Amino acid sequence: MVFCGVDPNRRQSRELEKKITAWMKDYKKAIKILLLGAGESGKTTIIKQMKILHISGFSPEEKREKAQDIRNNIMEGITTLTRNLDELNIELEQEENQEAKDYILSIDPENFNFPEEFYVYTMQLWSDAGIQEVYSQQHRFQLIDCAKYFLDKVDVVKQPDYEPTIQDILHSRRRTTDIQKIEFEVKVPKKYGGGSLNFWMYDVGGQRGERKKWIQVFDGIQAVLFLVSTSCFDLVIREDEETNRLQESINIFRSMWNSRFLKYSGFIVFLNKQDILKEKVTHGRTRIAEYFPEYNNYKLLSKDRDSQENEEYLRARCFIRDKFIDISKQVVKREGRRLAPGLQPQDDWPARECYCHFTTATDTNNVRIVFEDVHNMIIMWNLSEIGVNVS
Ligand SMILES: Nc1nc2c(ncn2[C@@H]2O[C@H](COP(=O)(O)OP(=O)(O)O)[C@@H](O)[C@H]2O)c(=O)[nH]1
Ligand SMILES: [Mg+2]
Repeated sequence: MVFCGVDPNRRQSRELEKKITAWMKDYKKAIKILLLGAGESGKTTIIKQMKILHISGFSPEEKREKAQDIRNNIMEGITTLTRNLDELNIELEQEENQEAKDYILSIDPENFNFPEEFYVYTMQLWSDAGIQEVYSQQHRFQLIDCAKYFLDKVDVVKQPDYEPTIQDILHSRRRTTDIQKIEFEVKVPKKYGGGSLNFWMYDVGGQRGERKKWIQVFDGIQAVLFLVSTSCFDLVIREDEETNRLQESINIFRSMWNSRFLKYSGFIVFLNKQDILKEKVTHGRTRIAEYFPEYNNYKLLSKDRDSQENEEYLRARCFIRDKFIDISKQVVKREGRRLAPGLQPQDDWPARECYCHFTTATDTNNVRIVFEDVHNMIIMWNLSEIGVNVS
């Protein structure tokens, strides 16, 4: 460990070591991390990754549950696409697929037991050029992100003994309604003192109706991981079918960053779904500037350039990142205490920096690398609290 600005005197460094040991003991209690963000931004996927990376993965019971989620995802995907044939005035390419269309539109999702013909009709429709055309216009309606992933593997999922792979589990989607907590242990690198730390990570529902529950878990949170679905710049939220999803995410971030209940929490923004963003920016039908006209004037700085990457994608991801950084730098007038005339108000808001990472939450390797950074940063924050600067 390198201590900056500390007298190299032996006695002093022993004292420092003692301090660190005491702090470590204290934090055997647990470091609390809260995942926040709009619906479908990737919070629960991060929880799944923590289970893969730090706990023993998924039990047979959990795998069975996920297999059912996946069947539901296929049903939701194909019914949404089929319904939108008429909405978008698109014809089926193969007339004989009309029977499949009628079947899918007559499904009652409450009492459905996934008979063999459901899968046959689904595969038939998914390979129809009309449905593919609907799919390519998905920004015009609400489609789950994993629709294509699972519709491409219906022949595997339909098997009675189907067991989801880790990738399948990471792509599956179920709406979170309660606050959930997972606990795990992380090894502390030797340069920060070694040993291990306990982390508690909280997952919450992201949709509007769920957000009033968030405050229940604000107490004692050391770090907020704020998830942003960067690829949703051309979508509207499910809750009102009107508000732009990226704008909603920016608004939520502003209110969380400025929340007095979180003023002592560190903030790390995960600019998530980079894989989808890249695909959309390089091959998609929509452009960011249609939704955020200021994008036209956005210039990529040389520090953000990367010769290995598509320039338009780099510009898009940095434009979105800067929307969040800008909020973190804005000085907001916060309600201060009333003071006697002549007294200067004390700003009791600690100076904070907002850290950003570009992530693809479904990619375990990407999450592993990003979290090494996150864990180290949290450890450093704690060490600086007790007056130790580590470099
Ligand atoms: N392709 C891709 N899909 C993602 C990514 N992050 C999350 N998803 C998918 O997006 C959907 C919503 O994610 P989820 O974690 O449930 O979002 P939450 O509502 O914030 O908990 C799921 O189907 C995930 O598999 C990502 O980075 N890339
Ligand atoms: Mg969730």
